[in-house]
Amino acid sequence: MYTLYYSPGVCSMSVHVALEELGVAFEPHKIDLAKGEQRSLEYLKINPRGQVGALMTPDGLVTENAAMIIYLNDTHDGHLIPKEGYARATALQWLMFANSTLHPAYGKALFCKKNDLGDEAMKIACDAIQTQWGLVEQQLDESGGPYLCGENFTAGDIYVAVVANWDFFPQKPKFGPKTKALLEAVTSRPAYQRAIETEQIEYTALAA
Ligand SMILES: N[C@@H](CCC(=O)N[C@@H](CS)C(=O)NCC(=O)O)C(=O)O
Repeated sequence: MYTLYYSPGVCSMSVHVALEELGVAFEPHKIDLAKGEQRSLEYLKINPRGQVGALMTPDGLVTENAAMIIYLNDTHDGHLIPKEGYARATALQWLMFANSTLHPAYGKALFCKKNDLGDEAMKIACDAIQTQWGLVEQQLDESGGPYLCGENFTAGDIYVAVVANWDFFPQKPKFGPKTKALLEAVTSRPAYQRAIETEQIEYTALAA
């Protein structure tokens, strides 16, 4: 049995959706970031970095969302990352893009907000986020869509859809038509809908 330490709607939701996609039983354990539960002594024993997600597995603890998703997919012979070759490399590339490029772009905007760095710094951070969404649209053009890796739905699509719903900044990102279609395709999947229900969030990225 797995336990997923998560907070509603944040990056750990990508692991949550992956668990649902793979049909793996798990216990969701909510960590309230607003209350600072990620910095409690109890949680720091699980993830000393004081962040979600974290996954307790029968083999031991795994942290870092991308690592959890790869571990789950490999362990359960999943459909979210191909087993080998170039198809695996490109699926991992887009998962890593979401986790290590797109997500940190939002982290910079959050840093500006938390530290009250002013409108100019925030605009630079939001422009950088928009640049990443431009790259997503470009990739969907090049892959032929509907997913980042063309016809194959992979883990990166899930992570990108989770990040797309982060709208806590004044300058909302504009999604291109292919990106909107990707978000629609990913979030309408039953696994994504179950995660939305469990985490009790609203998916508003496509509302505008
Ligand atoms: N690289 C880390 C990033 C984790 C991360 O940034 N988690 C955020 C939520 S999206 C968090 O827990 N923030 C709470 C905090 O830093 O206090 C991973 O993939 O697990």
